[in-house]
Amino acid sequence: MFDTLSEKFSDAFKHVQGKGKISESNIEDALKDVRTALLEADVNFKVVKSFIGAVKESALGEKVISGVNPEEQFIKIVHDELASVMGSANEEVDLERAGPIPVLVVGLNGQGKTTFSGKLSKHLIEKKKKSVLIVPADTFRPAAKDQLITLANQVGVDYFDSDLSKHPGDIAKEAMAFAKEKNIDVVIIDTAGRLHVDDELMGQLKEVGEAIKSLKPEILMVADAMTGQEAVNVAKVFHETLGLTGIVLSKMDSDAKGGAALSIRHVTGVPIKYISTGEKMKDLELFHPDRLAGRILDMGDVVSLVEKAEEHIDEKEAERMMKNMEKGKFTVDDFMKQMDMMNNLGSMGSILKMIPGMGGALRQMGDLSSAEDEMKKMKVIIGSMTKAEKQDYKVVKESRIKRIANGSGNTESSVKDFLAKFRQMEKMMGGMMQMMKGGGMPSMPGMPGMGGAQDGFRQQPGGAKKPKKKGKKRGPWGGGFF
Ligand SMILES: Nc1nc2c(ncn2[C@@H]2O[C@H](COP(=O)(O)OP(=O)(O)O)[C@@H](O)[C@H]2O)c(=O)[nH]1
Ligand SMILES: [Mg+2]
Repeated sequence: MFDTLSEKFSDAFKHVQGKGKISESNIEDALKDVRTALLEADVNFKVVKSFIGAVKESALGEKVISGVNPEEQFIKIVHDELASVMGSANEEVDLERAGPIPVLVVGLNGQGKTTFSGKLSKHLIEKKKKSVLIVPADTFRPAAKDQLITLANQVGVDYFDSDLSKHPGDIAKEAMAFAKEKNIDVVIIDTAGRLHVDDELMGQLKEVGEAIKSLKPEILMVADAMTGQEAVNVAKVFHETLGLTGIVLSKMDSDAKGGAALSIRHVTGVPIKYISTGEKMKDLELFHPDRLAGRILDMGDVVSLVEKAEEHIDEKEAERMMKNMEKGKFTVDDFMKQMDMMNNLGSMGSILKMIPGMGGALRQMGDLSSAEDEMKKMKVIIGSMTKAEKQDYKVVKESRIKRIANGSGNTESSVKDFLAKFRQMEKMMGGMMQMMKGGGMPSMPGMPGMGGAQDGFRQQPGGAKKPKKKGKKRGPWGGGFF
C-alpha cells in the first residue's frame, strides 16, 4: 500500500535528521520533499497546500520536548496531519437504528461494487451478527446478477431474486418490503455502473435513491484507489447527485499511489468507511485514518496486525505448537500449519509491512514473490509426504525422496533441498526457544533491516532517551511489541 509515497516520505525526513531543533530553515527542504511526494502520489493540489500549511504551523509552533529528537517530532506531526486529512476516527455504517436498513452500493463499472457487496454482507453477518439480504439491481448488465448470486452462496447470505426487467427503483422498494416482512436487519443493494459518469446512470441512481428515501438509505460509493484524482472527481459528482454517506476505497492491495485516499475526504467531505484489500470475501477492513497514516510512514500498524491475528489464528492450535516447540519438537506438520496460518493473514508483504520499521526493509529486499513461490513449492512437496514422514522427516531416505518427487511433480534435488531447509529451520526453532527462555530475541539471518539501523528510521546518536509512547516506537524488535 502506497510504497512509493512511504519511500519518498522517509527520504524527506532525512532533512531534519541530526538537527538540534525544528526551525523554519531546517524543515524547508523536508516540506518541499513532502510536497513533491504528495503531488507525485496524485494528491489533490488544494489538499497538498493545506496539508503543508498545517504541518508547517504545527512544526514551528511545537515546543521542544527534551529527549525527543526533531526528526521524530516532525514525523509525529506529519503522521497526525495525514490522519486528520483522511478523517477522524473510523465511521462504520450506522447499525443502531431499526431495520431493515438499506445500503445502496454505487459507483462506476469495475470499481468493485459487487465484490464489496459480498464482503460487506459477510462482515455484517459474522462480526456484527446481523441478518442481511443482498439485492441485485444492476439492470444494465444482467450477468451481474449471477455474479452476485455466486458471491451470496459463497458467503452464505440470502439474496433477493430481482426481476431485472423492472426499474431498479421498484426492485429496491420490493426488496425493502420483503426484508421488512422477513425481519431482516440490513439490505445491501448492488447497482449498475458505467464506464464514465453519464446522465442516464445518474438519473437512474437518483430514482433508486428517491424510491427508498424515506428509509434513509446509507449510500456508499466504491472507488478504485488506483484511479487517484479521477476517483475524487467521480465522488464529487456522485455526492452532488445522490448525497453519499460514505466511500469505500477498493483495490488498496494494488500499487495505488495514495492520491484517492488522501484527497477524497478533504475534497468531498464524505468519510471513507471501508477499504477493500483483495479479491477474496475476507479482504475488507474498516478504515482507520490513524492506522493508515502509520502504515504510510512505516510506523507499522501493530493494532491491525494483532486484530487480524486474533481473527484468523487458531489459538488452541498455536498453543499446542508452542508447547511442542518448547519440548524441542518441530515437525513438518507444524511447519505446514504455520504456513497456512500465515496465508490466512494475507500476503507476506502485507503482514511484514504492519510491523514497525519493516516497510523500509521490505523496499530493500524488493520483490517477495520468489519467497511466496518457494512456499507454494514446499507445500506441494509436503502434500506428497505420508503422515509418518511429516511427523518425522528423518525417515525420508532415497526411495522415499524419489516417490515424493514423482508425486509432487518436482525433481529429487528439490525434495532434498526442502529437507535440508527444514533441518535448518528445525535448528533455528530450537535456538529460538533457547533464546526465548533466556529472555532475548535471536537475530534473524538474511533479513535486512531487522537490526534496526538500515530501515530508514535511524535513531539519532544521543537522541531519544526517554521511553517513547506507543505508536512512536519505530526501531523494530526494539522491545515492547514482541
Ligand atoms: N485486487 C483487488 N481486486 C478487486 C478488489 N475489489 C474488486 N476487485 C476485482 O475487480 C473486478 C471488478 O469487480 P466488481 O465487483 O465486479 O466491480 P463492479 O463492476 O463495480 O461491480 C473483479 O475482477 C474483482 O475481483 C480489491 O479490493 N482488490
Ligand atoms: Mg457489479
